[in-house]
Amino acid sequence: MAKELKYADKASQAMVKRACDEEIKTVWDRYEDMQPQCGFGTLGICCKNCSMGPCRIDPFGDGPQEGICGANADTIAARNLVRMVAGGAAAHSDHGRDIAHTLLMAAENPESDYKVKDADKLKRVAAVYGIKTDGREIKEIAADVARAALEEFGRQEGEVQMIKNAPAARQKVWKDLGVTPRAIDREIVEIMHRTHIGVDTEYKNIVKQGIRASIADGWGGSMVATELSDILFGLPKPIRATANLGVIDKDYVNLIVHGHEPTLSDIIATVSQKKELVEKAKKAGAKGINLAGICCTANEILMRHGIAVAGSVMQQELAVLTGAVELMLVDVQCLYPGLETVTKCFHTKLVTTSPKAKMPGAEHIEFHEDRAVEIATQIIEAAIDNFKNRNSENIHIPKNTERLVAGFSAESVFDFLGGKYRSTYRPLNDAVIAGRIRGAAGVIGCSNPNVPYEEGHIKMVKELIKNDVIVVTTGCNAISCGKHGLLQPESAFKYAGEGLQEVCRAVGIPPVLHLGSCVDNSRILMVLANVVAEGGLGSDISDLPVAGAAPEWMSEKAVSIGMYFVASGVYTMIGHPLPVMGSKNLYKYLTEEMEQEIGGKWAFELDPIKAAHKMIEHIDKKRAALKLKPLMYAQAFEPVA
Ligand code: SF4
Ligand code: MSK
Repeated sequence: MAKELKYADKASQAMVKRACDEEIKTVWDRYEDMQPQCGFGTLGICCKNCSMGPCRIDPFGDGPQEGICGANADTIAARNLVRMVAGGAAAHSDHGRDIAHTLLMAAENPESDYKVKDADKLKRVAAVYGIKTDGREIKEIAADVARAALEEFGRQEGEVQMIKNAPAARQKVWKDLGVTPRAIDREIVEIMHRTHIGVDTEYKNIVKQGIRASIADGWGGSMVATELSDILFGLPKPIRATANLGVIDKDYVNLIVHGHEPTLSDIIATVSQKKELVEKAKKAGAKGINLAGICCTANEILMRHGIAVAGSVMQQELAVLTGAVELMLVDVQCLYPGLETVTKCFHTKLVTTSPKAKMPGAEHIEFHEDRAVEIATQIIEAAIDNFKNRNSENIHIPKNTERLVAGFSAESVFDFLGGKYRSTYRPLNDAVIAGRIRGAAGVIGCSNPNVPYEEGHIKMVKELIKNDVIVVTTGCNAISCGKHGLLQPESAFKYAGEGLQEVCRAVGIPPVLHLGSCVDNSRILMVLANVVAEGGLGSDISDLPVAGAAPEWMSEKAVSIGMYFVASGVYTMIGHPLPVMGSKNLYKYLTEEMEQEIGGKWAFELDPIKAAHKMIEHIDKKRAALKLKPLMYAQAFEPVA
């Protein structure tokens, strides 16, 4: 059974111990059972793209160096890599498409349970699409914006329009390289075409299409998801909340939402407070209804409603292990099929809601946006009904919770750093120019049982802020940072360097800013574009003293995110290497040569401190190129040998 988790939060440690004691398998056990994992897969040099195969390249050079069709290691590894990008870009973008459909429904149907919550944001997005707003009704503008967003997916001529949010210099780099995305679906389809047997075999050309699809994700599908969610559900504002498994309350009906799309969870957040449902829960013997989230759905309702976060991706099974969860509601992405086995050990009802994501053994209550409140009510009632089936002897909820502040956005960072009366990025740029802040890092992404849970996230983030690098975070890294106290303003005084402390004290922000869910990495792109637009730090994102990282990555979405950050000109560090190490040429291209072409590149480093130092070295290199002032306070940084 799973070993003790040395670096994880205490609640996870307690629940993993419970799982071991009761011989309930979780993700850590299944990982151990899977050892040794396939070396060919790890190196990216197995192929099953046609039925002459499967084929595999001998990494030691003694066996076959070509597949049956003649594809070599470079071709096979590049094809596998860009298929991961296609998977990630498809997941984010399909999420964006669903939000666009919901906005269209809200605009066209006066009876809809959804309304435009942020008219200002609607008008800003309308401006990107060149949609007139003067003298028009909100619902007309919303319908036009939704239709324009939907066109991004299947346009047959022209380009993705959202990319106009990128700096002009960046758009030119893409145009010159021929990687400007034309339409979101088209770029994903073209990856599948090019990687079919006997199409594209030149590895750099294959990666080029991966780059184009990733830009269609970050500056397209993900950005559509974020921007239209803000219009529908409201622009997040800094908000206080709590995180970790201790938010599950034994006296309440506990309903956990897990997955990614806010369409259902946002409605659940509102409906669960309805008096009649709370009364019903009380009649069932509970004190009320307690809603909490896992993964990015957690981030969505955390930043807009201050709903507590139960945990990150690797805590989904641990939440059930408390024995106090009446119902776990899942939509799409990052749902472990193993959940079904764990829920069977308890009274917990597992409910799937998306026609795209059913699970054997789970109850399926299909969600339809046009009956949102009705279905949300049905699900909450199912949770209440299940309260009576609890075994109160079998409840073990760890006490651990941590306070946090979440809900920053490209707009609210603006307000905070600019002060109340002057909305501008000037103070942020000036703090970097003056050497008070060294630079910025986006640290994001999943957790993975192939590394000690949370060691990568927490050690890296602490090392960065200690060296005056302000951190923005999303996804499961954001949840880990929250559980470890890094999202509190006070954490600046405990962990940050003196310069960053001064900035945090002056504006009252934490040194690590929670910017939302996985699709909200597009907010980080917007922040970078705004910093460039403010001036004084170069003309392109690739000029900025910034870096990105996903120390414990695991999903295809993380590969697409990494690729679009690289494509945006960002040095991007991940823990475990991409599965490309079986191709020396592809490895060299991704980690060295790409930088000449596109301004960003990949880096792989498992040790989170060394990884942070490499990011800081990169930030310092960019500071030197911009001829910025020396750092105000930071000790001379000791580079890694
Ligand atoms: Fe083998 Fe080529 Fe078919 Fe891949 S595409 S399975 S390398 S024959
Ligand atoms: S949920 S993609 S495990 S960050 Fe967005 Fe977390 Fe990674 Fe899923």
